[in-house]
Amino acid sequence: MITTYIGIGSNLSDPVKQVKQAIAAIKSIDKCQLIVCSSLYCSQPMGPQDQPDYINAVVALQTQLSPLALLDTLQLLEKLAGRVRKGERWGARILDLDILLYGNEVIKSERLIVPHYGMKEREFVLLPLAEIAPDLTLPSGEKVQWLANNLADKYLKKLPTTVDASG
Ligand code: ROI
Repeated sequence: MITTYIGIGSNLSDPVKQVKQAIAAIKSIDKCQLIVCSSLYCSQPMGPQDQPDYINAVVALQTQLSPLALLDTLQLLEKLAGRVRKGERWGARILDLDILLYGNEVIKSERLIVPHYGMKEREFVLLPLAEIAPDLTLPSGEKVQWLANNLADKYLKKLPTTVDASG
């Protein structure tokens, strides 16, 4: 079993509902077990500002799936949620599921780069990740908590809503 961390984001079609449904869908993936999920956070869009705010969360998952099999499954869940890839960079999306970390592995293939290339600069990834895994260290040796503490911009609003990781 490998522990993997998945970043979840949505800013269309009732994003809170999208993120909660995504967590429920992730729970039901074969050969995977949801360990813990972060709070939900509201964040201003990174990239073009003419789009709604995002809801973000991070979950920890134990998996027996290979990185690419997990990627296939997450992309299927994005599609089932109604995501259409328009080729427009950094535009609004119904659901984004990113493999942030896969054990301590460094993966650089055509389809998948792990650790996720933007995670060290993104407060909407690092703060939820630090909430559920403060002691986690990246393959580079950097501590998640340290990276989170050193973010320049911490505009992020934790929502009072709770998500149950069990069941
Ligand atoms: N901005 C925020 N705040 N949250 C996201 O999940 C997110 N995802 C993206 C881009 C468009 C880069 N901006 C984002 O893919």
